[in-house]
Amino acid sequence: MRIDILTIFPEMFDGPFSHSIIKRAQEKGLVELHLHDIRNYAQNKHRRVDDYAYGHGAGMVMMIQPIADLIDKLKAERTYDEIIFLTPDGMVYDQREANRLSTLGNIILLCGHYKGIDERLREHYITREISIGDYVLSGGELAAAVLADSIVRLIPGVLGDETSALSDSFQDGLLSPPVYTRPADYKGWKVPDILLSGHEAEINKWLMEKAEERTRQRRPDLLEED
Ligand code: 6GU
Repeated sequence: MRIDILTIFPEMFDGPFSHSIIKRAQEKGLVELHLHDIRNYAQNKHRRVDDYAYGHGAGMVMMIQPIADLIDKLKAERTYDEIIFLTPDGMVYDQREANRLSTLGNIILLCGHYKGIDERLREHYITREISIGDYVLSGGELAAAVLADSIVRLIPGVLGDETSALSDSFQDGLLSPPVYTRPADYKGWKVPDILLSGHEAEINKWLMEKAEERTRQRRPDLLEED
């Protein structure tokens, strides 16, 4: 899989992409992450990528030309399955969408800033608009890093234990059950006996009950979904 990220702050991805799972996935050749500085495509003297909004004082808007030229260049090199704009007015991201995106070949993530991007970019280039939740970030970069992380860990071969992504919270529509490790007794706080019993079938039944109980208590909305 290949992910191209279009941003005015490529350095913001140095941290998230140079550690653990995403780093190893790149080293193993399972994913290619490419950062593109939108400013390098500005054709004006001062390398401006934003301008005043027409018609009202909404603040600055990211201009068409640099982003359009950059996307045109990438599209001439390969076909993209999705061109995603990260924006608080997009569809709210969830595990189902992460699963879907992880099956694609090439995607573009466009990070917005200021008051947004010229609407014509959304009409003519963007195939999907995604928000990571109902709060406002200063830009799409952190949201793009969230998407990249959640997608890359689902690519087969990225996680050491192939089953571990399958048992994530949300993957089966439930929150995960509680987990414990040694010691079995910490200052009188004991691990539930059932987990030490060795009865695999009963343990699995207990884990499922706990997952359902936790979901009912904390996220009943997840149980109502189809
Ligand atoms: Cl994708 N962008 C911004 N700027 N804020 C957000 C967001 C995205 N998702 C939630 N808040």
